[in-house]
Amino acid sequence: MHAKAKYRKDYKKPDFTVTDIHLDFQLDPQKTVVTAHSQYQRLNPAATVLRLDGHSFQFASIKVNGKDFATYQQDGESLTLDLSDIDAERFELEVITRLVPAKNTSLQGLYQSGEGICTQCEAEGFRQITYMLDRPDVLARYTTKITADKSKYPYLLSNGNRIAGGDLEDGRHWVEWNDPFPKPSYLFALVAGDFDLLEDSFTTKSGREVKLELFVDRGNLNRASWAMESLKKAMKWDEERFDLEYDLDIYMIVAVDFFNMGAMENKGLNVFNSKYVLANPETATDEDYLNIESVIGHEYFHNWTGNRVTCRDWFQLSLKEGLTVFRDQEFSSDVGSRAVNRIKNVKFLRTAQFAEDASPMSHPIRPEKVLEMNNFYTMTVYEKGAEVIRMMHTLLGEKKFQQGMKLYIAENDGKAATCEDFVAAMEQASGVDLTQFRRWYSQSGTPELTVTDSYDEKKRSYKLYVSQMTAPTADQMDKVNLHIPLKIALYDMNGMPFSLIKDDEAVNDVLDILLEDQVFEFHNITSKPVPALLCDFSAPVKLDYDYSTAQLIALLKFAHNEFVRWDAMQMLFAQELRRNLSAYQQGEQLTFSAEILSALQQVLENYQSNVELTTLILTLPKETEFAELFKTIDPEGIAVVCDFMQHAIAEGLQDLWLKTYHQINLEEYCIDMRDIALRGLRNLCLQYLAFTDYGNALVNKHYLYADNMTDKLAALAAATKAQLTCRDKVMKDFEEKWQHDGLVMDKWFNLQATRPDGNVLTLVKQLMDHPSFNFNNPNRLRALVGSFESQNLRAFHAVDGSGYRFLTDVLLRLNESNPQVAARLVEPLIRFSRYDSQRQTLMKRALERLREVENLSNDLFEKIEKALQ
Ligand code: B3K
Ligand code: ZN
Repeated sequence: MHAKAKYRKDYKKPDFTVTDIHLDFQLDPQKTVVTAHSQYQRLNPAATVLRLDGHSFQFASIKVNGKDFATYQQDGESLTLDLSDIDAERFELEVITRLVPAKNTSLQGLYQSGEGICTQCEAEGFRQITYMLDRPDVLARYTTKITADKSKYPYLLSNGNRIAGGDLEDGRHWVEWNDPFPKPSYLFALVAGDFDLLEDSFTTKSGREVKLELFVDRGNLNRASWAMESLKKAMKWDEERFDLEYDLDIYMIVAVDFFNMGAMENKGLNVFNSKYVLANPETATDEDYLNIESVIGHEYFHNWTGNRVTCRDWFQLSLKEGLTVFRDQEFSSDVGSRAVNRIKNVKFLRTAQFAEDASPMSHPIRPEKVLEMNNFYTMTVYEKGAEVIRMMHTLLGEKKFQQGMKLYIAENDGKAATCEDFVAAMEQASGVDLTQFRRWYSQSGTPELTVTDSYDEKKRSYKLYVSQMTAPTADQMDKVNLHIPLKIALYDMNGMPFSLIKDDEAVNDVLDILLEDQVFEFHNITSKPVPALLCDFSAPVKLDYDYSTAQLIALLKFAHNEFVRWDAMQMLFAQELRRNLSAYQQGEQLTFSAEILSALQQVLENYQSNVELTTLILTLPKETEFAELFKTIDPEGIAVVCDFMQHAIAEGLQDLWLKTYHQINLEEYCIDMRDIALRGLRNLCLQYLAFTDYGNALVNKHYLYADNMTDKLAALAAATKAQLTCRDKVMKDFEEKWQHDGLVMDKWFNLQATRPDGNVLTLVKQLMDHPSFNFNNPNRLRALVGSFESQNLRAFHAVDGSGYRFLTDVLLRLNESNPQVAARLVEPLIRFSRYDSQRQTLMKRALERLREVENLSNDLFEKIEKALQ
């Protein structure tokens, strides 16, 4: 039997709440005993039935007000108490449960990670620890006492402040924690283990000193400092930009190896996937460093947007996630490059989120219907959610947006709020009408803006005709018009921008698109302009304007806005790909435009003017990015054309790649923006050069001389993608050096899984038995199986169905061990409607095989049902 879906419209306030809870953990990986004493309060005087959530533990006993209690009913997911005989408004429950953390491979609730023990409670993991009103609008004060073997678990951690501790005679010890801030159960955390500890401190702007503690596996201290620096940067930034200060006296972060997602913002005690903590130049790439900074920031920013103000119910998840992603994006943009961050985020959104919105899982950023909540930690809720916040920021401007934030926090601090509370605060503080804008919260799908134009030379008038349309999605047939901010600029053919003027008055460069069709007129335009549309990706929409190659090249060269220049190149690449794909499908010859090649050449020649942008412009979009251009994806054709384009650009600019490669000289490895940019460009040169005659010698040498992971990995990737002779040698060398380090080996697994070789699937299957692989570790699974299915389009979608069968076999195993990860990895299969009928049949067959499984988890069930409906 599967759980029933819940609907947003059915939200009801709880009849009871918990005000205080005291947890006692007698910790042992094989047998943990949890005693929970909770103070309940009846909120609805008429209520006599108390239904508590709980499953996957052994229930030992329950007492009410200290007395044994027997009038309850128990099923697989709850305990329902009949409280007709309890009249008081307040009463106490004592619940005792027993758990086996070592056997909990789901990595939710209380589980063993390596030699330590930790928790993951969001969304509904607390109910795997004890019976509880496990919903985010029940906020309680927690006290937690942990007792465990002292030599195995010298550190016993929980939320808040350490209030007591001591040693016992039998080699065990105990620590007690108190968190003064009432919080929902999903923010509860406990960690026990033996760690190396990096200590630091931060003085808040009001002068309070906060202790900072970062716990990593023994021996990893030399990889902890960047995370600590990032934390301090984040704390400072939140004070400066958002005027938000940290509230407890201690902030702890623990890095663990077994973790389903990136990290978790538990109050005062963040638990992190070690991937987003550990870094030193030898083990981490520049990209890893930047990701760590952003995830550390993200979890820290949750302390206000998520913890102090939390969500009323899980349908409101974007209230904290969309907003916190927006905040972490702004953080990265303020401490790094704004344009680069914007480009990276948009690349990600256009590929992954647009694909999700076109899939059976399509849902609004505030979903209406949820069966398994873990399935809704999605690109839509997070990334599109952040775009919705960003659009409000665009419409209001920084100052009014910050006034809105202030009001939102003042009104909701310590409470469980809704998305509507946020929008209302923004509206009230700014005076900007957001009535129509609110529809972004309830409408799913990617809107399409179609733009045409006309120019009247005599009147010097230019008109833009804009229409909006959102196609029906799997979850929602009827669509309405949205409020879409469309940021534009107009250039003459020499690259001079026109002032936007109508009737002698300046017009805002952000146009408000509100209707299905709208016309915008601009005066005093002295020649036919080239429009730059959707500058900075001012809204998460698809844009359709019939650009000529010449117009795009003009924007690429002249636009003042870096994003616009990059985006122009994206459109040029897309034109080349489309043209060549249809040539390929008709058996014609493939060609690469000389005009575009020379435009690329010019960009590369001028790299010194903007190194990072040059790299981003010259990077050919990935196959998966190109795939999103099509309703029906031809994985084979896209791979062939991508390969052709890669070669054409490599050979066409061969000498310049080589010259640039040698021109860039970097001294000792250093993590700063300039060096990251130069390394990035140099490695892009290498990647193209790999496809030329210079390839093998150069890549081999690059690998040998690299003193850091960024360069080493760039060489490995180049050797793998171009299938160079040196590949096996360098891959072997890397494997021997790092086989004992799972995190580093993930990079190796990723390269193996994305090899262009015909026999890659055989290799992937063999690697599942590699000593560094561990089926129960989500990072390993994502690196090997995840990379194969999502980045190796050609092999995964092989027409013999071998890729689908392989994935299905993996999912059958994962359904038992870790349903949450299974439901992530099933994604490519449920998107079958994007492929030809032969592949569709095979993919559906794979899903049907899964559907037949007897104990199919809710996680997989929800997605497969939607797909096969
Ligand atoms: N809030 C957590 C995600 C929890 C996912 C639960 N399946 C991390 C984050 O978004 O910051
Ligand atoms: Zn988050």
